[in-house]
Amino acid sequence: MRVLSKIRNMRLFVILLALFWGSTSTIVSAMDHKHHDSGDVMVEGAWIMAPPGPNAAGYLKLTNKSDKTLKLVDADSDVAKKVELHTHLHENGVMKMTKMDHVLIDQNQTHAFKQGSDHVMFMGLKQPLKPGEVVVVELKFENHAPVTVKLPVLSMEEAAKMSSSHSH
Ligand SMILES: [Cu+2]
Repeated sequence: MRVLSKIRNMRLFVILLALFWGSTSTIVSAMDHKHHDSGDVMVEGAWIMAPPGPNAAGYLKLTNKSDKTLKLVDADSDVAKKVELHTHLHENGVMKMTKMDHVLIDQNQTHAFKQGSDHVMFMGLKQPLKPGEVVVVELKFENHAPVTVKLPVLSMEEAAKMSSSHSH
């Protein structure tokens, strides 16, 4: 009987330990989340062009105000079947789009997704984007809470103006 009660105590101990671990990890993640509250990733100049086809490219500037190098790894949006981080590469004189695995943004640095360079690619739009609408995209980081960005949809004319005013 003594042995049995010992085993019971052990079980109770293990259960308590599990509960304790469970609660501390919850507290840690809640604190972690609070610490990284939205404010440390700044978003500027976000827009997307209403495309003639089923794919669209989104542009924005991300500034890392956090205390570490941020690793952007993915993006997601309800408006398209697939969203990818893309860049342009020059290969044998040909401009080619390729998927980026991730984007590193150093502390206090700004990463620009801009025309002819890195962009957020929306592939397989579920319905045509109309100027005046807003596309919501969630940027996912390996080491930061997701950041939600709103991209106003610009007409092709408006987009042309954006690129000329940014190319100097
Ligand atoms: Cu692309």
